[in-house]
Amino acid sequence: MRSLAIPSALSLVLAFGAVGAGRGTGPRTHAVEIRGLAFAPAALDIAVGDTVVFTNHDLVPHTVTESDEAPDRARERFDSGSLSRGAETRFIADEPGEVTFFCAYHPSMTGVIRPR
Ligand SMILES: [Cu+2]
Repeated sequence: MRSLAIPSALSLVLAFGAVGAGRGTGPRTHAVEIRGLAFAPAALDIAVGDTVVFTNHDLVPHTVTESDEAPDRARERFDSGSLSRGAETRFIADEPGEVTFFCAYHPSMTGVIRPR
């Protein structure tokens, strides 16, 4: 009977992984890497409720700063503040639309998140 324990545990892991990877099964987490003075990917289509994790891989600090105040939104303008190397920030998409952002230190660094 002991030999059955390992396949059972493995199938549980596989089932959990399948649920997590499926579409329409709940909020997902997306990664945006900051590397070489750029956001990658620079454009990202996600679902409302999803989380985007930005991680700075550069030696120099960066920010993830929303481009406008968006007065029609309930939430405040998103601004990570300074992110040193290895630091990350999380953006949770609470409504559909288009969120454009840039780096306050390097304004040529831009990106967009499109929650649907
Ligand atoms: Cu920067």
